[in-house]
Amino acid sequence: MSNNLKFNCYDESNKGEGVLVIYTGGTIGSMPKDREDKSSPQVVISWSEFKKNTPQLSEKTLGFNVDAYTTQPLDSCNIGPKEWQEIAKVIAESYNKYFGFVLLHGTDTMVYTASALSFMLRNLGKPVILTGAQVSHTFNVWNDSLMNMIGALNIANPKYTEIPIIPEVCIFFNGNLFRGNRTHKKDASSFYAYESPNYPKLAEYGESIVVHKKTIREIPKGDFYLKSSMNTHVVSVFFFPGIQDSKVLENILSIPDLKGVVFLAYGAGNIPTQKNIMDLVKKTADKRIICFIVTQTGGGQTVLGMYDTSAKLIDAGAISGVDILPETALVKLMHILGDEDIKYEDAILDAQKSIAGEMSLSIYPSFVENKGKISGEHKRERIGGFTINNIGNSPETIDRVILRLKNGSVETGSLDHLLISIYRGLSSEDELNKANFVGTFRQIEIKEKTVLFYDITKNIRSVISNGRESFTVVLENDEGQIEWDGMELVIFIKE
Ligand code: ASN
Repeated sequence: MSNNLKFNCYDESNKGEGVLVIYTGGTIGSMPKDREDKSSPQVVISWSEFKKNTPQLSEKTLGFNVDAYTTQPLDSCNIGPKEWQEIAKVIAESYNKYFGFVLLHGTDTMVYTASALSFMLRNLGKPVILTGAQVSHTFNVWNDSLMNMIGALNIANPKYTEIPIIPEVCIFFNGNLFRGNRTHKKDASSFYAYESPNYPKLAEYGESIVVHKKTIREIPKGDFYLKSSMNTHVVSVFFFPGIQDSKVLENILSIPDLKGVVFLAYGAGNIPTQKNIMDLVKKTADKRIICFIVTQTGGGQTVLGMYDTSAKLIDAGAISGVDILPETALVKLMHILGDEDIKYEDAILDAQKSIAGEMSLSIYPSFVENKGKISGEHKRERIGGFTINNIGNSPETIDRVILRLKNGSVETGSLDHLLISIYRGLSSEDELNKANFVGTFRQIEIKEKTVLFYDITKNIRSVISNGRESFTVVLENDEGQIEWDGMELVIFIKE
Protein backbone atom coordinates (compact mmCIF):
# COMPACT_ATOMS: atom_id res chain seq x y z
CA MET A 1 0.00 0.00 0.00
CA SER A 2 1.12 3.48 -0.75
CA ASN A 3 2.39 5.34 2.31
CA ASN A 4 2.23 8.93 1.13
CA LEU A 5 -1.54 9.13 1.35
CA LYS A 6 -3.54 12.00 2.68
CA PHE A 7 -6.58 11.17 4.75
CA ASN A 8 -9.30 13.33 6.28
CA CYS A 9 -9.52 15.56 3.22
CA TYR A 10 -11.55 16.48 0.19
CA ASP A 11 -10.31 15.24 -3.21
CA GLU A 12 -8.24 17.76 -5.10
CA SER A 13 -10.30 17.07 -8.21
CA ASN A 14 -13.63 18.03 -6.55
CA LYS A 15 -15.97 20.17 -8.66
CA GLY A 16 -18.54 21.01 -5.99
CA GLU A 17 -21.62 19.55 -7.72
CA GLY A 18 -23.58 16.27 -7.98
CA VAL A 19 -23.08 13.90 -5.06
CA LEU A 20 -20.42 13.93 -2.37
CA VAL A 21 -19.07 10.48 -1.52
CA ILE A 22 -17.57 10.13 1.93
CA TYR A 23 -15.22 7.18 1.91
CA THR A 24 -14.61 5.55 5.29
CA GLY A 25 -13.34 2.08 4.34
CA GLY A 26 -15.18 -1.15 5.24
CA THR A 27 -15.34 -4.30 3.13
CA ILE A 28 -16.43 -2.29 0.10
CA GLY A 29 -12.96 -0.71 0.25
CA SER A 30 -10.94 -3.72 1.35
CA MET A 31 -8.50 -6.15 -0.26
CA PRO A 32 -6.57 -9.17 1.04
CA LYS A 33 -3.52 -8.21 3.09
CA ASP A 34 -1.45 -10.47 0.85
CA ARG A 35 -2.71 -9.52 -2.58
CA GLU A 36 -1.55 -12.88 -3.95
CA ASP A 37 -3.52 -14.80 -1.32
CA LYS A 38 -7.25 -14.15 -1.48
CA SER A 39 -7.80 -15.92 1.80
CA SER A 40 -5.51 -13.65 3.82
CA PRO A 41 -7.37 -11.22 6.12
CA GLN A 42 -8.91 -8.25 4.36
CA VAL A 43 -7.60 -4.80 5.11
CA VAL A 44 -8.95 -1.43 4.05
CA ILE A 45 -7.45 0.36 1.07
CA SER A 46 -6.97 4.05 0.42
CA TRP A 47 -9.47 6.14 -1.52
CA SER A 48 -7.01 6.54 -4.40
CA GLU A 49 -6.61 2.78 -4.71
CA PHE A 50 -10.37 2.35 -4.41
CA LYS A 51 -10.94 4.89 -7.16
CA LYS A 52 -8.41 3.17 -9.41
CA ASN A 53 -10.35 -0.05 -9.00
CA THR A 54 -13.73 1.60 -9.54
CA PRO A 55 -13.95 3.12 -13.03
CA GLN A 56 -17.76 3.14 -12.62
CA LEU A 57 -17.40 6.30 -10.52
CA SER A 58 -16.71 8.46 -13.57
CA GLU A 59 -19.15 11.15 -14.64
CA LYS A 60 -19.29 9.56 -18.08
CA THR A 61 -20.55 6.26 -16.71
CA LEU A 62 -22.81 7.60 -13.96
CA GLY A 63 -24.21 10.60 -15.77
CA PHE A 64 -23.33 13.04 -12.98
CA ASN A 65 -20.34 14.25 -11.05
CA VAL A 66 -19.17 12.56 -7.88
CA ASP A 67 -16.86 14.43 -5.53
CA ALA A 68 -15.14 12.78 -2.61
CA TYR A 69 -13.97 13.23 0.93
CA THR A 70 -11.98 10.52 2.62
CA THR A 71 -11.68 9.84 6.33
CA GLN A 72 -8.92 7.61 7.62
CA PRO A 73 -10.13 4.35 5.98
CA LEU A 74 -11.20 1.93 8.70
CA ASP A 75 -12.90 -1.36 9.17
CA SER A 76 -16.18 -0.12 10.64
CA CYS A 77 -15.44 -1.95 13.89
CA ASN A 78 -12.98 0.87 14.52
CA ILE A 79 -15.45 3.65 13.80
CA GLY A 80 -17.02 5.54 16.70
CA PRO A 81 -18.30 8.93 17.86
CA LYS A 82 -15.13 10.74 16.75
CA GLU A 83 -15.64 9.58 13.17
CA TRP A 84 -19.40 10.24 13.32
CA GLN A 85 -18.61 13.82 14.26
CA GLU A 86 -16.11 14.17 11.43
CA ILE A 87 -18.61 12.81 8.89
CA ALA A 88 -21.42 15.04 10.20
CA LYS A 89 -19.13 18.07 9.99
CA VAL A 90 -18.20 17.27 6.37
CA ILE A 91 -21.88 16.97 5.43
CA ALA A 92 -22.64 20.27 7.18
CA GLU A 93 -19.72 22.04 5.46
CA SER A 94 -20.76 20.84 2.00
CA TYR A 95 -24.50 20.81 2.61
CA ASN A 96 -25.37 23.45 0.06
CA LYS A 97 -23.07 22.19 -2.69
CA TYR A 98 -24.53 18.75 -3.34
CA PHE A 99 -27.89 17.13 -4.09
CA GLY A 100 -27.05 14.36 -1.70
CA PHE A 101 -24.38 12.41 0.16
CA VAL A 102 -23.23 8.80 0.00
CA LEU A 103 -21.23 7.23 2.77
CA LEU A 104 -19.16 4.18 1.83
CA HIS A 105 -18.92 2.36 5.13
CA GLY A 106 -18.31 -1.06 6.64
CA THR A 107 -21.43 -3.07 7.32
CA ASP A 108 -20.62 -4.09 10.90
CA THR A 109 -21.41 -0.77 12.57
CA MET A 110 -23.29 0.91 9.74
CA VAL A 111 -26.55 1.10 11.71
CA TYR A 112 -24.80 2.88 14.59
CA THR A 113 -23.32 5.48 12.24
CA ALA A 114 -26.66 5.90 10.48
CA SER A 115 -28.43 6.40 13.82
CA ALA A 116 -25.84 8.89 15.01
CA LEU A 117 -26.06 10.94 11.81
CA SER A 118 -29.86 10.89 11.92
CA PHE A 119 -29.68 12.59 15.34
CA MET A 120 -26.79 14.92 14.51
CA LEU A 121 -28.06 16.29 11.17
CA ARG A 122 -31.02 18.36 12.34
CA ASN A 123 -33.64 19.54 9.86
CA LEU A 124 -32.02 17.41 7.18
CA GLY A 125 -33.52 18.21 3.79
CA LYS A 126 -31.29 16.07 1.56
CA PRO A 127 -30.58 12.35 1.18
CA VAL A 128 -27.66 10.91 3.13
CA ILE A 129 -27.27 7.30 2.00
CA LEU A 130 -24.99 4.80 3.70
CA THR A 131 -23.92 1.71 1.84
CA GLY A 132 -21.19 -0.89 1.77
CA ALA A 133 -20.73 -4.50 0.81
CA GLN A 134 -20.38 -8.06 1.97
CA VAL A 135 -18.05 -8.79 -0.98
CA SER A 136 -15.97 -6.12 -2.64
CA HIS A 137 -15.59 -5.65 -6.39
CA THR A 138 -11.96 -4.66 -5.76
CA PHE A 139 -10.93 -8.32 -5.93
CA ASN A 140 -14.11 -10.27 -6.69
CA VAL A 141 -16.08 -10.52 -9.91
CA TRP A 142 -19.03 -11.80 -7.87
CA ASN A 143 -19.76 -8.93 -5.50
CA ASP A 144 -22.52 -6.76 -4.10
CA SER A 145 -20.54 -3.54 -3.83
CA LEU A 146 -21.10 -2.07 -7.27
CA MET A 147 -24.84 -2.59 -7.15
CA ASN A 148 -25.06 -1.10 -3.66
CA MET A 149 -22.81 1.86 -4.45
CA ILE A 150 -24.34 2.81 -7.78
CA GLY A 151 -27.85 2.42 -6.35
CA ALA A 152 -26.98 4.66 -3.41
CA LEU A 153 -25.48 7.31 -5.72
CA ASN A 154 -28.60 7.39 -7.87
CA ILE A 155 -30.91 7.69 -4.86
CA ALA A 156 -28.70 10.46 -3.48
CA ASN A 157 -29.13 12.44 -6.68
CA PRO A 158 -32.88 13.04 -7.05
CA LYS A 159 -32.13 15.83 -9.51
CA TYR A 160 -30.64 13.27 -11.90
CA THR A 161 -32.96 10.31 -11.25
CA GLU A 162 -36.08 12.50 -10.91
CA ILE A 163 -37.28 10.71 -7.79
CA PRO A 164 -38.68 12.56 -4.76
CA ILE A 165 -36.06 13.95 -2.40
CA ILE A 166 -35.66 11.54 0.51
CA PRO A 167 -34.60 13.89 3.31
CA GLU A 168 -33.30 11.20 5.62
CA VAL A 169 -30.25 9.26 6.70
CA CYS A 170 -30.80 5.90 5.01
CA ILE A 171 -29.11 2.57 4.43
CA PHE A 172 -29.25 1.21 0.89
CA PHE A 173 -28.43 -2.45 0.58
CA ASN A 174 -29.39 -5.24 -1.81
CA GLY A 175 -32.01 -3.15 -3.58
CA ASN A 176 -33.72 -1.91 -0.42
CA LEU A 177 -33.69 1.55 1.06
CA PHE A 178 -34.26 1.62 4.81
CA ARG A 179 -34.52 4.43 7.35
CA GLY A 180 -31.03 4.22 8.86
CA ASN A 181 -32.09 4.44 12.50
CA ARG A 182 -34.65 1.66 11.98
CA THR A 183 -32.20 -0.77 10.44
CA HIS A 184 -30.58 -3.84 11.95
CA LYS A 185 -27.74 -5.96 10.55
CA LYS A 186 -29.33 -9.36 10.48
CA ASP A 187 -26.85 -11.44 8.51
CA ALA A 188 -23.06 -11.62 8.57
CA SER A 189 -22.69 -13.05 5.07
CA SER A 190 -25.87 -12.76 2.99
CA PHE A 191 -26.19 -9.92 0.52
CA TYR A 192 -29.55 -9.39 2.19
CA ALA A 193 -27.67 -8.16 5.24
CA TYR A 194 -30.15 -5.65 6.70
CA GLU A 195 -33.74 -5.50 7.74
CA SER A 196 -36.06 -2.91 9.18
CA PRO A 197 -38.31 -4.91 11.49
CA ASN A 198 -40.42 -2.06 12.83
CA TYR A 199 -40.70 0.31 9.89
CA PRO A 200 -41.45 -0.22 6.18
CA LYS A 201 -38.85 0.18 3.44
CA LEU A 202 -38.55 3.72 2.11
CA ALA A 203 -37.83 2.61 -1.43
CA GLU A 204 -36.90 -0.37 -3.58
CA TYR A 205 -34.55 -0.39 -6.52
CA GLY A 206 -34.88 -3.13 -9.09
CA GLU A 207 -35.41 -2.17 -12.67
CA SER A 208 -36.18 1.33 -11.45
CA ILE A 209 -36.42 3.22 -8.18
CA VAL A 210 -39.80 2.95 -6.47
CA VAL A 211 -40.11 5.40 -3.58
CA HIS A 212 -42.78 4.60 -0.99
CA LYS A 213 -43.73 8.23 -0.49
CA LYS A 214 -45.93 7.71 2.56
CA THR A 215 -43.01 6.28 4.51
CA ILE A 216 -40.55 9.13 3.99
CA ARG A 217 -40.23 12.11 6.28
CA GLU A 218 -41.36 15.55 5.18
CA ILE A 219 -38.77 18.07 4.09
CA PRO A 220 -38.28 20.16 7.23
CA LYS A 221 -39.27 23.82 7.27
CA GLY A 222 -36.45 24.97 9.54
CA ASP A 223 -32.82 25.51 8.60
CA PHE A 224 -30.40 22.60 8.63
CA TYR A 225 -28.01 22.57 11.59
CA LEU A 226 -25.59 20.28 13.34
CA LYS A 227 -25.91 18.91 16.88
CA SER A 228 -23.03 16.54 17.19
CA SER A 229 -21.77 16.28 20.75
CA MET A 230 -21.79 12.76 22.19
CA ASN A 231 -21.37 11.24 25.62
CA THR A 232 -20.00 7.70 25.71
CA HIS A 233 -20.74 7.01 29.38
CA VAL A 234 -23.48 4.60 28.40
CA VAL A 235 -23.84 0.85 28.32
CA SER A 236 -26.17 -1.87 27.02
CA VAL A 237 -27.21 -4.81 29.18
CA PHE A 238 -28.61 -7.92 27.51
CA PHE A 239 -30.83 -9.81 29.98
CA PHE A 240 -30.35 -13.58 30.15
CA PRO A 241 -31.76 -16.31 32.37
CA GLY A 242 -29.42 -16.45 35.36
CA ILE A 243 -28.63 -12.73 35.52
CA GLN A 244 -30.86 -12.57 38.61
CA ASP A 245 -28.58 -15.03 40.43
CA SER A 246 -25.32 -13.29 39.59
CA LYS A 247 -23.47 -10.08 40.34
CA VAL A 248 -23.28 -9.16 36.65
CA LEU A 249 -25.93 -6.44 36.73
CA GLU A 250 -24.71 -4.94 39.98
CA ASN A 251 -21.18 -4.70 38.60
CA ILE A 252 -22.24 -3.14 35.31
CA LEU A 253 -24.50 -0.61 36.99
CA SER A 254 -21.75 0.52 39.31
CA ILE A 255 -19.47 1.65 36.46
CA PRO A 256 -18.20 5.11 37.54
CA ASP A 257 -19.67 8.09 35.66
CA LEU A 258 -22.37 5.99 34.03
CA LYS A 259 -25.10 8.24 32.62
CA GLY A 260 -27.40 5.93 30.67
CA VAL A 261 -28.23 2.24 30.32
CA VAL A 262 -30.11 0.45 27.57
CA PHE A 263 -31.71 -2.65 29.07
CA LEU A 264 -32.33 -5.26 26.38
CA ALA A 265 -35.28 -6.82 28.16
CA TYR A 266 -37.21 -9.93 27.23
CA GLY A 267 -40.32 -9.74 25.02
CA ALA A 268 -42.42 -6.62 25.50
CA GLY A 269 -39.97 -5.15 28.01
CA ASN A 270 -40.01 -7.73 30.79
CA ILE A 271 -37.23 -8.47 33.25
CA PRO A 272 -36.92 -10.78 36.28
CA THR A 273 -39.01 -9.46 39.17
CA GLN A 274 -36.62 -10.74 41.85
CA LYS A 275 -36.21 -7.99 44.42
CA ASN A 276 -32.44 -7.69 43.89
CA ILE A 277 -32.94 -6.88 40.19
CA MET A 278 -35.76 -4.38 40.67
CA ASP A 279 -33.86 -2.73 43.53
CA LEU A 280 -30.83 -2.36 41.27
CA VAL A 281 -32.89 -0.67 38.54
CA LYS A 282 -34.45 1.65 41.10
CA LYS A 283 -31.08 2.47 42.62
CA THR A 284 -29.73 3.25 39.16
CA ALA A 285 -32.63 5.54 38.26
CA ASP A 286 -32.36 7.20 41.68
CA LYS A 287 -28.73 7.98 40.82
CA ARG A 288 -30.15 9.87 37.83
CA ILE A 289 -28.87 7.37 35.30
CA ILE A 290 -31.31 6.91 32.42
CA CYS A 291 -32.76 3.37 32.40
CA PHE A 292 -34.04 2.86 28.84
CA ILE A 293 -36.01 -0.34 28.23
CA VAL A 294 -36.02 -1.93 24.77
CA THR A 295 -36.86 -5.40 23.57
CA GLN A 296 -34.08 -7.85 22.80
CA THR A 297 -36.33 -9.78 20.38
CA GLY A 298 -35.32 -7.86 17.27
CA GLY A 299 -38.81 -6.53 16.53
CA GLY A 300 -42.02 -5.28 18.12
CA GLN A 301 -42.63 -2.92 21.01
CA THR A 302 -41.85 -2.48 24.65
CA VAL A 303 -45.11 -1.98 26.55
CA LEU A 304 -44.33 -1.35 30.19
CA GLY A 305 -47.19 -2.62 32.31
CA MET A 306 -48.38 -5.30 29.90
CA TYR A 307 -47.03 -7.85 32.37
CA ASP A 308 -46.29 -7.66 36.05
CA THR A 309 -42.66 -8.26 35.08
CA SER A 310 -42.51 -4.86 33.43
CA ALA A 311 -45.03 -2.83 35.46
CA LYS A 312 -42.57 -2.62 38.35
CA LEU A 313 -40.04 -0.98 36.06
CA ILE A 314 -42.24 2.09 35.87
CA ASP A 315 -42.20 2.63 39.63
CA ALA A 316 -38.47 1.93 39.60
CA GLY A 317 -38.07 4.97 37.32
CA ALA A 318 -37.28 3.23 34.02
CA ILE A 319 -38.62 4.49 30.69
CA SER A 320 -39.83 2.72 27.56
CA GLY A 321 -38.08 2.94 24.20
CA VAL A 322 -41.29 1.75 22.46
CA ASP A 323 -40.08 0.09 19.22
CA ILE A 324 -36.63 1.68 18.97
CA LEU A 325 -33.90 -0.83 18.06
CA PRO A 326 -31.21 -1.51 20.69
CA GLU A 327 -28.33 -0.12 18.60
CA THR A 328 -30.25 3.08 17.94
CA ALA A 329 -31.29 3.36 21.60
CA LEU A 330 -27.67 3.35 22.73
CA VAL A 331 -26.67 6.01 20.20
CA LYS A 332 -29.72 8.08 21.17
CA LEU A 333 -28.62 8.11 24.80
CA MET A 334 -25.09 9.12 23.75
CA HIS A 335 -26.59 11.94 21.72
CA ILE A 336 -29.01 13.24 24.35
CA LEU A 337 -26.39 13.06 27.08
CA GLY A 338 -23.90 14.76 24.75
CA ASP A 339 -25.49 18.00 25.84
CA GLU A 340 -23.37 18.58 28.96
CA ASP A 341 -25.88 20.96 30.53
CA ILE A 342 -28.90 18.74 30.13
CA LYS A 343 -30.79 18.02 33.34
CA TYR A 344 -31.71 14.40 34.05
CA GLU A 345 -35.45 15.27 34.01
CA ASP A 346 -35.16 16.74 30.51
CA ALA A 347 -32.96 13.90 29.23
CA ILE A 348 -35.64 11.43 30.35
CA LEU A 349 -38.30 13.36 28.42
CA ASP A 350 -36.09 13.65 25.32
CA ALA A 351 -35.32 9.94 25.28
CA GLN A 352 -39.04 9.17 25.08
CA LYS A 353 -39.61 11.47 22.12
CA SER A 354 -38.89 10.60 18.51
CA ILE A 355 -36.09 12.80 17.17
CA ALA A 356 -35.68 11.43 13.64
CA GLY A 357 -38.38 8.82 13.23
CA GLU A 358 -36.48 6.22 15.26
CA MET A 359 -39.60 5.17 17.14
CA SER A 360 -43.25 4.94 16.10
CA LEU A 361 -44.61 6.72 19.14
CA SER A 362 -43.43 9.60 21.27
CA ILE A 363 -44.32 9.35 24.92
CA TYR A 364 -45.22 12.52 26.85
CA PRO A 365 -45.56 11.96 30.56
CA SER A 366 -46.80 14.63 32.94
CA PHE A 367 -46.40 13.95 36.64
CA VAL A 368 -48.19 15.30 39.70
CA GLU A 369 -46.47 14.35 42.92
CA ASN A 370 -49.38 14.53 45.38
CA LYS A 371 -50.22 11.45 47.38
CA GLY A 372 -53.87 10.43 47.13
CA LYS A 373 -56.40 8.10 48.68
CA ILE A 374 -60.00 7.19 47.96
CA SER A 375 -62.00 5.05 50.36
CA GLY A 376 -65.50 4.35 51.61
CA GLU A 377 -65.28 7.49 53.76
CA HIS A 378 -63.45 9.74 51.30
CA LYS A 379 -64.70 8.75 47.89
CA ARG A 380 -63.37 11.49 45.69
CA GLU A 381 -59.88 12.80 44.94
CA ARG A 382 -59.13 15.68 42.60
CA ILE A 383 -55.84 15.76 40.77
CA GLY A 384 -54.89 18.87 38.87
CA GLY A 385 -51.88 20.37 37.22
CA PHE A 386 -51.01 18.16 34.28
CA THR A 387 -49.42 20.24 31.57
CA ILE A 388 -49.98 19.20 27.97
CA ASN A 389 -48.20 20.88 25.09
CA ASN A 390 -47.59 18.21 22.53
CA ILE A 391 -50.93 17.41 20.97
CA GLY A 392 -51.21 18.37 17.31
CA ASN A 393 -54.40 19.42 15.60
CA SER A 394 -55.67 15.99 14.85
CA PRO A 395 -56.93 13.58 17.56
CA GLU A 396 -55.96 10.68 15.23
CA THR A 397 -52.33 11.24 16.11
CA ILE A 398 -53.11 10.27 19.72
CA ASP A 399 -52.41 6.58 20.07
CA ARG A 400 -53.13 6.11 23.79
CA VAL A 401 -53.77 8.14 26.93
CA ILE A 402 -53.00 6.39 30.19
CA LEU A 403 -53.54 7.60 33.73
CA ARG A 404 -51.09 5.95 36.10
CA LEU A 405 -51.28 5.92 39.90
CA LYS A 406 -47.70 5.37 41.01
CA ASN A 407 -46.82 3.08 43.91
CA GLY A 408 -50.47 2.26 44.32
CA SER A 409 -52.10 -0.30 46.59
CA VAL A 410 -55.69 -1.53 46.73
CA GLU A 411 -57.75 -3.05 49.54
CA THR A 412 -61.10 -4.38 48.43
CA GLY A 413 -62.48 -5.23 51.90
CA SER A 414 -65.13 -7.92 51.58
CA LEU A 415 -65.55 -7.24 47.87
CA ASP A 416 -64.07 -9.15 44.99
CA HIS A 417 -63.09 -5.91 43.23
CA LEU A 418 -63.63 -2.16 43.41
CA LEU A 419 -64.96 0.18 40.76
CA ILE A 420 -63.17 3.43 40.14
CA SER A 421 -64.65 6.15 37.94
CA ILE A 422 -62.62 8.90 36.37
CA TYR A 423 -63.94 12.32 35.36
CA ARG A 424 -62.21 15.10 33.53
CA GLY A 425 -61.73 18.34 35.43
CA LEU A 426 -61.76 19.20 39.11
CA SER A 427 -65.38 18.27 39.50
CA SER A 428 -67.54 18.86 42.52
CA GLU A 429 -70.19 16.27 43.45
CA ASP A 430 -72.94 17.63 41.19
CA GLU A 431 -70.62 18.11 38.23
CA LEU A 432 -69.72 14.43 38.06
CA ASN A 433 -71.89 13.94 35.06
CA LYS A 434 -71.84 12.36 31.64
CA ALA A 435 -70.24 15.33 29.95
CA ASN A 436 -66.93 14.91 31.69
CA PHE A 437 -67.11 11.17 32.38
CA VAL A 438 -63.98 9.37 31.21
CA GLY A 439 -64.56 5.79 32.29
CA THR A 440 -65.22 3.26 35.03
CA PHE A 441 -62.56 0.65 35.72
CA ARG A 442 -62.37 -2.57 37.72
CA GLN A 443 -59.68 -2.74 40.34
CA ILE A 444 -58.74 -5.96 42.09
CA GLU A 445 -56.87 -6.13 45.40
CA ILE A 446 -53.16 -5.27 45.17
CA LYS A 447 -51.19 -5.54 48.39
CA GLU A 448 -47.66 -4.93 47.19
CA LYS A 449 -47.22 -1.38 45.95
CA THR A 450 -47.21 -1.14 42.17
CA VAL A 451 -48.29 1.14 39.39
CA LEU A 452 -52.06 1.12 38.63
CA PHE A 453 -53.09 1.90 35.05
CA TYR A 454 -56.26 3.23 33.54
CA ASP A 455 -56.49 3.44 29.76
CA ILE A 456 -58.65 6.52 29.21
CA THR A 457 -58.01 6.88 25.48
CA LYS A 458 -61.54 6.13 24.28
CA ASN A 459 -63.36 8.98 25.95
CA ILE A 460 -60.53 11.46 26.09
CA ARG A 461 -59.00 11.33 22.62
CA SER A 462 -61.34 13.83 21.00
CA VAL A 463 -61.52 16.31 23.90
CA ILE A 464 -58.01 16.46 25.31
CA SER A 465 -56.05 19.49 24.21
CA ASN A 466 -52.94 21.48 24.94
CA GLY A 467 -52.97 23.40 28.20
CA ARG A 468 -53.76 22.35 31.76
CA GLU A 469 -55.63 19.12 32.39
CA SER A 470 -57.02 17.70 35.62
CA PHE A 471 -59.04 14.70 36.75
CA THR A 472 -61.31 13.56 39.54
CA VAL A 473 -61.21 9.92 40.60
CA VAL A 474 -64.17 8.47 42.46
CA LEU A 475 -64.54 5.22 44.33
CA GLU A 476 -67.94 3.73 43.48
CA ASN A 477 -68.01 1.35 46.45
CA ASP A 478 -68.83 1.98 50.11
CA GLU A 479 -65.85 0.02 51.34
CA GLY A 480 -62.26 -0.65 50.29
CA GLN A 481 -59.57 1.87 49.52
CA ILE A 482 -57.00 2.82 46.89
CA GLU A 483 -53.85 4.75 47.77
CA TRP A 484 -51.04 6.12 45.66
CA ASP A 485 -47.90 8.28 45.82
CA GLY A 486 -48.30 10.33 42.69
CA MET A 487 -50.21 10.46 39.45
CA GLU A 488 -48.95 10.48 35.90
CA LEU A 489 -50.80 11.29 32.71
CA VAL A 490 -49.03 9.62 29.80
CA ILE A 491 -49.89 10.52 26.22
CA PHE A 492 -48.59 8.40 23.34
CA ILE A 493 -48.44 10.35 20.07
CA LYS A 494 -47.95 8.65 16.71
CA GLU A 495 -44.86 9.68 14.77
N1 ASN B 1 -15.75 -5.76 8.97
C1 ASN B 1 -16.34 -5.11 7.83
C2 ASN B 1 -16.69 -3.70 8.27
O1 ASN B 1 -17.67 -3.49 8.91
C3 ASN B 1 -17.55 -5.88 7.36
C4 ASN B 1 -18.17 -5.39 6.09
O2 ASN B 1 -18.08 -4.25 5.73
N2 ASN B 1 -18.90 -6.26 5.39
O3 ASN B 1 -15.93 -2.79 8.00
